[in-house]
Amino acid sequence: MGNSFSNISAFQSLHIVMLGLDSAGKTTVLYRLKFNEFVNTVPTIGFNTEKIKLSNGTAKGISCHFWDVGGQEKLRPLWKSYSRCTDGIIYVVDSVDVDRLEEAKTELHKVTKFAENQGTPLLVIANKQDLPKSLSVADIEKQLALQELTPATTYHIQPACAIIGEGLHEGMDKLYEMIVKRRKSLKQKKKR
Ligand code: G3D
Ligand code: MG
Repeated sequence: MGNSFSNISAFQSLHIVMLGLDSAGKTTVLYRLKFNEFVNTVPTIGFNTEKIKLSNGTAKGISCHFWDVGGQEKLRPLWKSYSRCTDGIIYVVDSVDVDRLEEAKTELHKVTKFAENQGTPLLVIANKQDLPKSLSVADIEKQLALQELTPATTYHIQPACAIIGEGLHEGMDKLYEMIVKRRKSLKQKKKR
């Protein structure tokens, strides 16, 4: 009872939005978390949504309502409304797509600057770490300029391979931890 996560079980389902450039691996992450196995994807036109009860780690048993929004350029204007007032944002990055890291950075910084997203915890998934030419987490953190995000943004960057699911539960635990902390501090602010 005494652990810092105990009172979150009283929370309703967490709302999590998953963003990132097309082909970063968002839908693969979504179905890996849902079915605990690899599901072959097709490019997302619009969005996918799934309610998932997390099955591992400290966030085990927590229900999450995920919104996986298409990452093609023409769909990115949707990101603003899907990310508004969510509990957490997951930003998936293809760790071998060096040519589009600058674009990924621009889009991420845009999302975290929206007024409605101030303070929303951010989990960056450095995906496709199984591929030989994948950049390290430190390189991706630097190239995405995560330390220059708006001061209100707390983030964690997680190396992962969505195909086999490696890193996903660790990442979700970190996101969950950040969400709990934020809720607690918002609650304390209200009391003052
Ligand atoms: P998106 O939803 O972000 O657009 P998808 O991306 O989930 O549709 O994935 C795009 C492609 O990347 C898919 O391959 C998928 O299998 C692959 N992929 C996703 N995660 C990983 C990973 O961790 N490692 C590797 N090697 N590939 C991954 P296809 O061939 O179907 O385009
Ligand atoms: Mg997709």
